Amino acid sequence: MNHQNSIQEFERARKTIPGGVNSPVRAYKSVGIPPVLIDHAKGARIFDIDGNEYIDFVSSWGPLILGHAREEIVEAIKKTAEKGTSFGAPTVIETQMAERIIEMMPSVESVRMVNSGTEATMSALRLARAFTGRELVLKFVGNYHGHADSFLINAGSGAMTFGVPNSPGVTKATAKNTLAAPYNDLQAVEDLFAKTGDKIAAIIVEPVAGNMGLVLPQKGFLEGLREITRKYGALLIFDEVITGFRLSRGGAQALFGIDPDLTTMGKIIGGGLPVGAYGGKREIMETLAPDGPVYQAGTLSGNPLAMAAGLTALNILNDNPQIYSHLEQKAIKLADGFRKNIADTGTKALVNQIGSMLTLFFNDGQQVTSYDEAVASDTKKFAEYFSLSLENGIYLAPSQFETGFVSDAHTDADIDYAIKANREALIKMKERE
Ligand code: KE4
Repeated sequence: MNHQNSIQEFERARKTIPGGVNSPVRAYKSVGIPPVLIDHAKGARIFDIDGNEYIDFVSSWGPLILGHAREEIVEAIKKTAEKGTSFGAPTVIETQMAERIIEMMPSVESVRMVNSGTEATMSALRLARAFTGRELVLKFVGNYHGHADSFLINAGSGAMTFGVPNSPGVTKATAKNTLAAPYNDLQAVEDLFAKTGDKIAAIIVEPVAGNMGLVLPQKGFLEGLREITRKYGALLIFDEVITGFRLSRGGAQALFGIDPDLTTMGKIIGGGLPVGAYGGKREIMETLAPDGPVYQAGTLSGNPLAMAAGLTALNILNDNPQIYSHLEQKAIKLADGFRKNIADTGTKALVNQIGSMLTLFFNDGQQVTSYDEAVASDTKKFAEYFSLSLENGIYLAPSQFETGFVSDAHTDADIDYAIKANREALIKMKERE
């Protein structure tokens, strides 16, 4: 494939945009080749500025569960834009959006719209601290909740596992209020709460982890978090920015039957436009300004254009629940096809899959159920696989530690082609060994 225009345009971008990108992962640093710049996309297809065509398994990192440029969503955006895009005033469509989210997301009784997942999680944390009067928050190593300071924290050393900043600019003062525990390690959570449970405002967790590659909650893990938080009077925050409306019409909480106190949302609820949201039990949400004292605000929060796109997407998902079983069938077929190729080629790799989410780990372990197991994967091998896939017309997330997505627009033929391309890549990699 020719990537001349992408190479030139990326060099040009680097002159005026930090790293040439508006979000770091897009720079392809961990796969060691220049990124392709995208011209347009439709359905499951994405096209770069050199005219190369790919089957897209990134879906803009999750929002495009219905595929790119879905007619109903484009139509809704066009019609809304003609009436004005933002007023900074209440509109009926915001109420319709809140009612739709509440109807689909079991634990949510009241919801506030914001403009990104980061805004949703940082606001939910402030709300949890205000509601409980406590300062500490417990997150899990390998979970990503956006780039607010309180979440850019790695597990510290030492018994208390106090956080340490994982980015310059995050202060020690902030980090000391964030505890970090290994994902799927309920005993570690129990131990932390036994020591300091009366100071912990909340646990925030990705109910299915999508940011260390796909890692599933082990049996009893989520239930255990719910029990521990109830026992110590802390709130349970489900970060469903990825899983919300993806794993089922009620997200992971409906799939696993857990009742969190707060839920953060994003991606799919924007229909491809910038939207985030946080919601939960009414008595907690009512402490938010203007009725309550907890301040949070946003110029473009709930703007009609983004609401029109997001509400159209949610309405399609709500009215066609069979989409979820179709998504899962396609993802299972893809995962099983990869597993057969891995076995046939003797490749040290394994696949985690749930619903329409999957990750192929270049990992010689029996399983990847934790951050430590995930980071033991061979990122060089992944980078080689990524490049071979790209040249074969398969557009993957440019990192071993991300999740792939199947959309409603992927056909069986797309899945068959992706399995074939996977096999060719693994064979080529074997030949090079
Ligand atoms: P945004 O601020 O990027 O809208 O959402 C932050 C966020 C919060 N919670 C979870 C579970 C998330 O996965 C994210 C963002 N996801 C990443 C990719 N896994 C976005 C891609 C990027 O950073 O460019």
